[in-house]
Amino acid sequence: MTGIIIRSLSGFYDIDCDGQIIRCRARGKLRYKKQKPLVGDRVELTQISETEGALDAILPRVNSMDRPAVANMDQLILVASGAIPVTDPFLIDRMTALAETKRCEPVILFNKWDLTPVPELADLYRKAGFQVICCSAVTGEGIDKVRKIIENKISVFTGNSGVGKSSILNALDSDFQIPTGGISQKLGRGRHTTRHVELFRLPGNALVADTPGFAAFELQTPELMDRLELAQHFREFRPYLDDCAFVDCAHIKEKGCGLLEALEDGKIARSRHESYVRLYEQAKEYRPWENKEKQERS
Ligand SMILES: Nc1nc2c(ncn2[C@@H]2O[C@H](COP(=O)(O)OP(=O)(O)O)[C@@H](O)[C@H]2O)c(=O)[nH]1
Ligand SMILES: [Mg+2]
Ligand SMILES: [Zn+2]
Repeated sequence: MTGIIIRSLSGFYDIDCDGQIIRCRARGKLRYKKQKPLVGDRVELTQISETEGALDAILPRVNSMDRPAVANMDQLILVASGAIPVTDPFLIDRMTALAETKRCEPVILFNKWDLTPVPELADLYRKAGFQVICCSAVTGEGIDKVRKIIENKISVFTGNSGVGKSSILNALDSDFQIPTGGISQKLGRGRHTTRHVELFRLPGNALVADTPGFAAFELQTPELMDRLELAQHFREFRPYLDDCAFVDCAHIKEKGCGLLEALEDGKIARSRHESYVRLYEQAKEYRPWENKEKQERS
């Protein structure tokens, strides 16, 4: 039989098989092959008793991330807020770019719409080609749209602490009782490591994960840090990238740059281009070999 890993705890994996949870250990051959199962993995298992089994094999992954450790993400749901704590659009741009490198669909939720609506920002991201939902976990506005968008998918929620991630999850399902305004007990299980994730099943065959915030995300991914690829991860830039005079155009101040032309014509938002330049500068300082050493030490 097959299922999806929803939780991993010191050597055990809780696998959701159509709603039934089976706790498994991985077969020795997976350890031997150094295949580490991740939350979100679709797996083959053999049931041993009603609640126990053995994890036999990991089915091919669509994508995966190391921090937080999760596989097969369909969507990265970026929760932003126009009210305190106000989300810096640069963070949204960084996370949408990261999602694109993982072939994972970014969805932007502007929460706390009851306090501070930000229609200009919502517009900006819609025009750039993203799905945007304006919502309020308090009044319930827009929550139906969130419920709809997570159906039949694995969605990872992220956003700065205090933007309302846990409140939104609670609003989605009355069975959820995640403490808000502080550190989540249920979702964190007392282990606030940045790598920890857990998937929760919601109506409509939705699987969702809360995460401790943007800070927990790996950002120095080689994909995001490849300067020549970076512009491709800003989806609304793509139509203009073949129009540059130089094949290795950085799209920052080059003559004959198709992207800069589109920027001048108002086809691209200035803030999006500024975020791109900021990420490009960061990518310049990226040293993959140093990063590798760091990972080995930790
Ligand atoms: N007015 C208003 N307050 C909200 C909304 N969403 C969350 N909050 C409040 O913001 C605070 C932080 O919410 P929480 O869900 O814990 O944020 P998290 O850290 O992202 O999980 C809590 O006091 C919530 O009651 C909203 O849409 N409108
Ligand atoms: Mg929370
Ligand atoms: Zn260019």
